[in-house]
Amino acid sequence: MIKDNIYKLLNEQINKEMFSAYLYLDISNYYINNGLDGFGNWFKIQAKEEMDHAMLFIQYMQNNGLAIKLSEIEGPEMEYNSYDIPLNEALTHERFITSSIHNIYDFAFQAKDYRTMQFLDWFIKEQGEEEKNVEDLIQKYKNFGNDSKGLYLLNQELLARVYAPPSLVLD
Ligand code: OFO
Repeated sequence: MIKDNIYKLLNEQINKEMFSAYLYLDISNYYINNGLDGFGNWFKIQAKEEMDHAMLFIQYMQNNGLAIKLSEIEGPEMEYNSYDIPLNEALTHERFITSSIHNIYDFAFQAKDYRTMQFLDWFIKEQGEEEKNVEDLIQKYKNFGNDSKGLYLLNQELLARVYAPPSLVLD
């Protein structure tokens, strides 16, 4: 039996993952509007992954007999005045999501809710990878993004990213 406080946090996490998808779609649109289709592609795939995460939380809750309560998804209201701003915003956001997942884990640990802890293990690893991916992208932008040829090549590299479904599958 999953405790009420954990139920509430799991349900809220669905909204946070969907907001992540919105944020990354917003960033994707910004880059596409500015002719950087590779950056746009990278963030569009990121948005798809976030929707996958939301679906995993939904599936986990349903598998445990918990009713889902969907709430309104906020619209991202960011102003992007330079190409590096969305990258830094993405890193700040990923760190926020990591702390949110860790918080659920803390409560699951206190409640000896081993099932939820095991479910969250995948997300803890995933967040580590996502933070690293954005950090690497920021570093690449710092190294190459300020020169037009470097920016072109980096954009081409990001255009090659392809979507892959999550490695976590819930029956
Ligand atoms: Fe859902 O992993 Fe990023 O936020």
